[in-house]
Amino acid sequence: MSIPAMPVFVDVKLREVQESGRLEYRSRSLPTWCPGCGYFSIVEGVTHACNEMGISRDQSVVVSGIGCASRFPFFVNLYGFHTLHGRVLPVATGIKTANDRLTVIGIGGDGDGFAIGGGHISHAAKRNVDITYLLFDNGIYGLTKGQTSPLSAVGLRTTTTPFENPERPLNPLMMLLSYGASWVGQAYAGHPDHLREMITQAVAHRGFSYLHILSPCVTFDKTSKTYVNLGLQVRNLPENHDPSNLMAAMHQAQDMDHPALGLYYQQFRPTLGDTFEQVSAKAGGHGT
Ligand SMILES: Cc1ncc(C[n+]2csc(CCOP(=O)(O)OP(=O)(O)O)c2C)c(N)n1
Ligand code: SF4
Repeated sequence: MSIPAMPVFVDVKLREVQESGRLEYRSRSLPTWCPGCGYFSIVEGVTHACNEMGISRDQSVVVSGIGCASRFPFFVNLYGFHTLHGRVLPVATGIKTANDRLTVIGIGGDGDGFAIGGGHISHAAKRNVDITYLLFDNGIYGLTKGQTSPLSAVGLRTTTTPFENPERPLNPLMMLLSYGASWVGQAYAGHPDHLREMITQAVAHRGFSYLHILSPCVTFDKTSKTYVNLGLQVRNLPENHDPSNLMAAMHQAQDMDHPALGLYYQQFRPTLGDTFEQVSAKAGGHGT
């Protein structure tokens, strides 16, 4: 039996990826997500960022919680830690504390981050631990077959809210800005070029960077955070937005009906690793 020739467009795409060097960061396991899931763009974004920045595979770790989003470490060729539900940030903080030279990327869904893991975000942000946290927001629990999450829209019908979700969603960008995250941005899986750029910037930032990624769950949400709806709702931050202005960032974050994409806020201040160095200098009698 002859094997049918690979369609030309697949061949061209594969060659493009191989030539770019990005294949080095892709694992041999193909993602097991549903066709059309927004998460595919995020794998592309992370491999692109690693390639752009020349990140060394043996000096980087991806830490994830539990959920569809959290399968991520299997699909990239970096060290990975698929940890407990909601425990991405404590584990990522521990890894970075043990070896400050590593590039550490935390990954998780909106349920993982803002339900069971919600208590950890504020501490990682205030400590300014030098890691990147990529939050995949599909507004639902995908892995467990479609329950409401703390970021589900009002009125969403799910298995846990068959008579419509009565609760308002949390505002994650406002939370991160007030917690003291030193880099806060938003991207959309349906705009993959912009997404790649934002992931690269987030990883490059020295300090706690939080990238909120809007990403449709094509299987369990047919009415709310869909490609059609998000495509109509998202906008860019105003051209004159000043990322050093916290109040301006909060003002933009308040508009959840028209989520703005881009870098909301960036601040440069000592990281947790810097603080440890100061403490050890003081303990050794060298500091003031
Ligand atoms: C301690 C604990 N509680 C509950 C669960 C069940 N559980 C697995 S994934 C998940 C939610 C996943 O939703 P989200 O983080 O939004 O990720 P998605 O699947 O949408 O990517 C839950 C509640 C679990 N695995 N462990
Ligand atoms: S269930 Fe939803 S989030 Fe999970 S892989 Fe499928 S489309 Fe993606």
